[in-house]
Amino acid sequence: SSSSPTTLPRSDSIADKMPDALKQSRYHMKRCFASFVRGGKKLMKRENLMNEIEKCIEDGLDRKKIMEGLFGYILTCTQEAAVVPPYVALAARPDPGFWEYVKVNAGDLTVDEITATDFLKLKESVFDESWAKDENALELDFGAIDFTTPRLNLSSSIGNGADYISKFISSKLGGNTDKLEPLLNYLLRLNHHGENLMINEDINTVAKLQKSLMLAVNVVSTYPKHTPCETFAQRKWDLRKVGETHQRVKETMVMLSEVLEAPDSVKLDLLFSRLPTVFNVLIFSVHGYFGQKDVLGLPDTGGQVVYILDQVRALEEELLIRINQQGLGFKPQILVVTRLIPEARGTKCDQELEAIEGTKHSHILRVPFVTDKGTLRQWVSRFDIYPYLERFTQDATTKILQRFECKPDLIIGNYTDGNLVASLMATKLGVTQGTIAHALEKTKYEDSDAKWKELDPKYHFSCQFTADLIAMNVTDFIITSTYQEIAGSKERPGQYESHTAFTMPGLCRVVSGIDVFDPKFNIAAPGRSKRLTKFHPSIQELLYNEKDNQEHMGYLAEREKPIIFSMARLDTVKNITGLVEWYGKDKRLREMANLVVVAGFFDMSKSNDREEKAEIKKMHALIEKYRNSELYRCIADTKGVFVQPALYEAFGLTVIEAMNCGLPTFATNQGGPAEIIVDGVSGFHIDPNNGDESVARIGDFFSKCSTDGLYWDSISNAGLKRIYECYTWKIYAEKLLKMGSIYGFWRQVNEDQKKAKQRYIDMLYNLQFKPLVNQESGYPEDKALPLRLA
Ligand code: UDP
Ligand code: LCN
Repeated sequence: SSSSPTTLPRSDSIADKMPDALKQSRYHMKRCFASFVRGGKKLMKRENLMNEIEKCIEDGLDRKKIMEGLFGYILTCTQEAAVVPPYVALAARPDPGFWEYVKVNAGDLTVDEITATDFLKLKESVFDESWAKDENALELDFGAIDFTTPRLNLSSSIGNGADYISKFISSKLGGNTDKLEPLLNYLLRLNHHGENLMINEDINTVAKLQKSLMLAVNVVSTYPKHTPCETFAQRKWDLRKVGETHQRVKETMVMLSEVLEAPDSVKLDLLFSRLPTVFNVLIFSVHGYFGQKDVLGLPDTGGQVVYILDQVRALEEELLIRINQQGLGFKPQILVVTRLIPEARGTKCDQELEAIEGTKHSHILRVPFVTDKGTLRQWVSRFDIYPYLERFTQDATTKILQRFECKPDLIIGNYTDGNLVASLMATKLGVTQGTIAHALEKTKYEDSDAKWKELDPKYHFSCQFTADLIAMNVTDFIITSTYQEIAGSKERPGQYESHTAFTMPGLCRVVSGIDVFDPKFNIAAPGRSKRLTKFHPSIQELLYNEKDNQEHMGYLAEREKPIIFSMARLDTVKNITGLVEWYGKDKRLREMANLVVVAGFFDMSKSNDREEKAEIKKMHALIEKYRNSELYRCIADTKGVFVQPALYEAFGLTVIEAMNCGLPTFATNQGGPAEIIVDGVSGFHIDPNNGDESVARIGDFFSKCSTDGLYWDSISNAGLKRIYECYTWKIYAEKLLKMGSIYGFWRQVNEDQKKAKQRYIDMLYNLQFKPLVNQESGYPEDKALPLRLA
């Protein structure tokens, strides 16, 4: 709330502040806590607490007394409260990533600071008393086995892991020559198809390396700078050339010499941006449909596919530039590995290999799901996919090794299933790994952890959250699109942060699942797509044709009105129906603007008519080929807006797409869009849970546009500026490659710690994850088990 005194000094813990809070407003606190415990055991969220406070105020308590003192501060930090009369246990979050737990006795107002474990136990007793009391209940504590990994301290450093790691490494390397040995070993191991890339085995001491570098720099300096450096290897020197020209070779050698002399993170970063570390990349995106045509809008197929295809293009481009500068002439190979779906519904998802458009060497490789009964022919939901993943990993490994004829240099997972497969394979092959969540389902559904039993038949969250934990802890680095994805905002915990301490009563109590201060977290936002077009007539037809058909329902009678546009898969959290309702109910908005909604696609399987099918396909092609940009532009031509009303959005590519076409955008304040848009400057935030307020904001915008002829353009331009400055794939690719090499080195430096943790994780995989997956009861026969087998 705006009245919260956020400037209070934070030196004391919440528990320390309590006595002063009591001095300030004992009577008020007593009444509030009494009302919290009324009605018995329950879990209260911040909204519930606030509602209760409002009631107390109606009953005569003074708002100022409650909200403006220390008590008010504590309340505004509180994320949830487990009420187990006479106790109220508060989980307070004074800053992103910082949690404190206190237990208040509502009767006498005594306060105790408690641990996360104790808080979780109290929370559990709301859901499952006997589990909460079980002294031997399984606790997962990844923190306890992480004894050497350095940790960040400041909320503001979260998400800059790679920078921190290079600082940490350089301080570890400094001091004396012995400490440089890990770097020497790393350089010795750099190879491609078994051929050493940097130095030969004969250079087995740092002193020898330093000496060779000195001699070589002297020789290279005698050649003209810009001439190609070809003769280097043939001199039978122990140093390999890394650089296309003499100049480049010399620079790299000087960089290396300087790092050896006195390592610092700036020099180390520069050096690592030159080292030949990454040529073959594997990207896992397991669940289908993954393709380049006719797939968007199919169930579970949304932004992830768009993201990966753009990512591959950017990554290949960057790899080509680097390999060229390194003078190595290798072909980079990027493989996106997904499942092959025999019943492909007119898509190419039944083809094993498909070249990726806009790249020279990159492909999609599809590997089928196989069980004892044969090949799984049909699509399965991402929620039902777990039983197939282990076998898939094995089959994919064989195929990939055949294709690459060597190990990949980097493995990147996408979404829970891809991240798990990536973790299994990277561990097996000893390869550097990165993961990308796209969306962690845990934060999308309220109390999905505490209520896992109820939700498991439909969602299998027991498997999903276990798989997520495994992948987060195995992976060398984690790529996120925004800060909020990791550590949220002042008000709301991040998606990863919600995995710090949580509980699934009856299964396990996670007392330390992931640490958002772990330097493995990195923010690298996706960029905007390069898209172009000439499709006006079809879009005009789509918007203004009076006849309903498979493509559209309704038409826009009043063409002069601006359009409010929205587009998303028909997923409950996307809240498209909410938007339609807001619009339907609001007369002012209906008078001011038209509404156009593209909500997923029409189910092709429902249409048996060949012509209809062709129409649907045409529509798919139209929207996909041009990735909707022309549609966004047509809306912009009407001086319209884009609205993204999701109840929760992990990142939100449609927001980027709309802004990139100059459409003023109103997007949910729950999740990524809140960070993409600077509210009131480059667009607007709306509260999906407050339709009236959201509709009023949109309405006010149109009003202002009608009186101020420049307003629409000012927001449009600021949106474009924001996208150009912050969302480019070039920056993304550079960051990704930096992570690939620096964490590759770090995993060697940190090898012992990594091994110890891996043992713990192996146990979790075998003793927890696999039995969960094998419980057939959890997988309703009509859903996950193969219906028709080949
Ligand atoms: N999309 C589409 N047709 C639809 C719905 C979505 O082409 O009916 C595209 C949209 O343009 C965007 C992506 O799918 O590129 C959706 O990504 P976003 O990050 O917004 O959401 P997700 O579906 O991944 O949750
Ligand atoms: C999945 C989502 O739900 C979206 O919020 C993201 O934009 C998309 O993946 C790409 O990362």
